[in-house]
Amino acid sequence: MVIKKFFLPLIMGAFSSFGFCQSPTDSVLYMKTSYMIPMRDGILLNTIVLAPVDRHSTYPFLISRTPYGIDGNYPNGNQVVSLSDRFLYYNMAAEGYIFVFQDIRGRFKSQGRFEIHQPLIHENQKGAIDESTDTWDTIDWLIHNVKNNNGKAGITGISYPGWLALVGSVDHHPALKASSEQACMSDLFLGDDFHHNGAFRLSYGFEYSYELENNNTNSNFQFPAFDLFNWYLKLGSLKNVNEEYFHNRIPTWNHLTEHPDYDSFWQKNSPLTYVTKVEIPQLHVGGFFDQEDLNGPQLMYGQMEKTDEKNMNHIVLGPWYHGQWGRSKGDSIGLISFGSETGEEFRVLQKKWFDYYLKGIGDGKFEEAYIFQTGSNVWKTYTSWPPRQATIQSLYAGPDGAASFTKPLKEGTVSYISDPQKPVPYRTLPIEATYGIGSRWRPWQVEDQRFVYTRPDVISFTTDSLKEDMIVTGAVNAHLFASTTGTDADWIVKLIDVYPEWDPLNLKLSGYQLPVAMEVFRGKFRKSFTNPEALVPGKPEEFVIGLHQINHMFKKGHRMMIQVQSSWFPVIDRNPQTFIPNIYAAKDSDFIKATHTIYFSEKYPTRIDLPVMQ
Ligand code: PG9
Repeated sequence: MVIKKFFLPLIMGAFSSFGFCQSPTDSVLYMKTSYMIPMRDGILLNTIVLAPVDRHSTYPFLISRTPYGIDGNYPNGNQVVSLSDRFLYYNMAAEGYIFVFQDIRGRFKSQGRFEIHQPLIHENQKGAIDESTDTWDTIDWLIHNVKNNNGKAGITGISYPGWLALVGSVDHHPALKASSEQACMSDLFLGDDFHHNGAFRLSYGFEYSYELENNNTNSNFQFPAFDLFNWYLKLGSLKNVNEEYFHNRIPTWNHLTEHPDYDSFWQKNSPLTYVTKVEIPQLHVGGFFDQEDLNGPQLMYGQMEKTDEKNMNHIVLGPWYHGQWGRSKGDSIGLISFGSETGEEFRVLQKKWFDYYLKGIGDGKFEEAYIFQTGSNVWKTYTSWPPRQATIQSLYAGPDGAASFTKPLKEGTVSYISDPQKPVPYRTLPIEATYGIGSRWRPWQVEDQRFVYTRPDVISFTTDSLKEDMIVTGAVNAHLFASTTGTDADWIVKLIDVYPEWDPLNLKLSGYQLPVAMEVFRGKFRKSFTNPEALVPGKPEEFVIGLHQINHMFKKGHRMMIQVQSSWFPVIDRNPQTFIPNIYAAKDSDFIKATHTIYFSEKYPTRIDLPVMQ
């Protein structure tokens, strides 16, 4: 068994000091007990309960449920363990919580059948079981069977466990008083994990579906190479995956191939469909550089905010890759520094959140939104998110690689050849297995884009040096006017902060091209994600591409860049550039070179709309 997901090391790291603490006086002693907790259908779920050894008080439960395995490498059996500062909730442990970790049904030692991201079905189907009912049953059992509990429970988790925290708080047990979904996924076709705007996330989808569904533990696909760029290229058409490797054994892969459009399968599967209101206090947490679930917290917060009459819905967005806030310092990603230990700062807030709702500590005053501002490197708070006072300013692409805040008057175009045999890498090679040895998957969203800047199939438009700081806060949207000689095309648009050419204090940052917002869009979905339509060769069309929410200060002396390319391989599969109703069935011969053209003019104003704060 190989364990790769980021939070497994986090949780297991937390346990790794159990029983080995040299100075018990500095450590926090907890009793570890394993249970098989019965669900309403008789299925038993493997659960670890860590309860304070000190029984003079009562404590609330903090629950985390996961498909990734809870037992890990800590001592077997029920025994007293000492929690070190590597424990995920260490800052909460000293004052006493009852921490609960559970394998969800069908995973690891839990019984039952695992169904990945099963939508909430119990509300419409009498007697049906889902992750919400399993959470309810778990809480009910804990309240009645674990001593010294104070009758209150909270739930949290990052990523899949974040989604479990979200759905666990729907139609919830009365003892569940607060939740914090962190990097939950929102919609797996439109914007997280498996697709972005209909473009398939090949390396992630391939490796993740195998990891979860090869068996009931975590499995690493055994690649024959360290650098997978060529491996994925040689894979060719996606139909080869089942023919050569999966042999129809991996349900998620089969779903992907059977549902190439945003049909009722994906619509029903999306929490945007089945989580519509906030029932208990919910703290959404997300990272601006989250390489897996960037959209989830932003969209779920926005959706639940619409009906939040009791002010229970709050959001934190920090300068983080996927889950970085869980245990890391959060002071930097790669070369990009954030000036303070933002992860630590978040964990203080997380403690305050659960302390108030589960223990009654504090005044219960929480800001609507805690949003880190990159560039200036400060935390900001907002009474609404995104802030309403931002005004839209358009950054236009123009002739000769220029970008500016005035519309280009003259007609202009720039063309490039997009060749599926020579796709643009999404990050510097080698492309290690996503969660394999030496993987640089986590920090790729802050990588210096100079590694592609000079490619002929990557087009950049850059402003002059800014005369003043410019703060962009809120949702960024690109409007790309483009055409192709083919009948389908992918468009990747980036908003880049170009650092000054010479930084004597930090030479490596001189001229750095930091992507602060970027996204891919599969052209055939421009009118509808459900009913794709071929592009008309040579016809300029508008592609509106959401680049998510940011909070970034472009500093005086920096430049702003719009960058466009048409492949992001292998995180995004290659577009054949021929319209194919089901891209998973494309033949190798369908992949053709095409000439793409970007337009900039009064009539076709390619631009990025920026919410600018005064
Ligand atoms: N990003 C992972 C995931 C979450 C939800 C759906 C699919 C994948 C995860 O890290 O758990």
